[in-house]
Amino acid sequence: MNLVTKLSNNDVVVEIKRTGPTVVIGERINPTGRKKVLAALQAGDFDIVRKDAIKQVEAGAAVLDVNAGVPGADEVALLSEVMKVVMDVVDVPLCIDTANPEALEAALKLYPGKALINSANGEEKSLSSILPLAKEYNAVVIGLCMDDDGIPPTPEGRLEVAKKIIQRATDLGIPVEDIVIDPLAMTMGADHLAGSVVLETTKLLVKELGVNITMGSSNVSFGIPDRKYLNSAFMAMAIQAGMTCPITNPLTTEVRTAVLAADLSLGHDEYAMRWIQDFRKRKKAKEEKEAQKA
Ligand code: THG
Repeated sequence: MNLVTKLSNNDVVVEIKRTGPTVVIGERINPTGRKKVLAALQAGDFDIVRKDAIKQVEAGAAVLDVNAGVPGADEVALLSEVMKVVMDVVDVPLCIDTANPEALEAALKLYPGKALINSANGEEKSLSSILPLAKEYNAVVIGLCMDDDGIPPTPEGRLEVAKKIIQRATDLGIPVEDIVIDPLAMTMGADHLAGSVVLETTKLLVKELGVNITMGSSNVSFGIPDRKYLNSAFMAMAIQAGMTCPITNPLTTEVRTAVLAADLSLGHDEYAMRWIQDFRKRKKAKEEKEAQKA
C-alpha cells in the first residue's frame, strides 16, 4: 500500500508520497522552540514571522508549521493572526500546530484549502475533540503515537496507538490517506535508544499501515552538542526508514542537503535536478557574499 496525502492552500497542492521527494515542513514559526519568536510575538511584532516564512520556502520547505503558543496570550486570536501574516507572504500549505481545539477551529475556518492539523493523539480527550474537526474541515491530521497511558517504549506499542487513531478516524469517515502518523522523535541526550526506537517504529508503521510519516526530527539532538551533524545524519536515516514529511529547519545547510542527498540516493530526484538546483543556489549565495566583501 502506498498512500498519497494531499494538502493545499488555494490552488497550490502538495502531495506527500513514498515515491516522491521528501516534503519538508518548516519548523521555525514556533515560539516554544525559539526565544526570538516568542519575544517578537509577545510584542506583537510579526516581522520575524514574515522573514522566516519567506526564507524557509526559499530553502525548500513545501509546507510551513505555524505554532503561536505564547504563554499568557490569547491563542485563539494569535494563531489566526500569525496564519494570515504567513499567507500574505507565501502560498504553501500550512501545518496548524496547536493543542487548543478552539484555536484550531478558528484557524481551520479561515484557512483556504486542505490543512495539516498538528496534531491529534491516542488520548480519549484528543480523539474526541480533534478528529471531528479534521472531518468537518476536510483536513489532514497528524496522529502522535501516545495515549492516556503515555508514550509506549516499543515500536509495537506505538503501532497499536497508531492503529487506534486510524480506526477512530476512519469510523468518522476520514480517509486513511488523510492521516499522517508521528512515531515521536525524542532526544537521544536523555535516552540513547530514542533514535533507534523511532526509526524502527517508522519501518513498522510503513510495513503494516503504509501511511505517510512525519516527525519533529530535530528533537533527537536536544541537549547534545553540534546538533546539525546529528540532525543531518538522522534525517537521511529516517527518510530511508520511511519518513516522508519531516518537521525540520531547512535553513540549516547540513540538514537540507541531507534531505536532498537521501532523496537522490533513493531514486526520488530525477536527473539530480533538485540536488543541482540547491548546489547552484549555494554557489550563488557564496559568490554574492564574496562580492560584498570585495
Ligand atoms: N511532532 C510534531 N510536531 C512538532 C514536534 C514533533 N512540533 C514542534 C516540534 N516537535 C518541532 N519543531 C521544532 C522547532 C524548533 C526546534 C525543534 C523542533 C529547535 N529549536 C532550537 C532550540 O530549541 O534549540 C532553536 C532554533 C533557533 O532558535 O533558531 O531545535 O515532534 N508532530
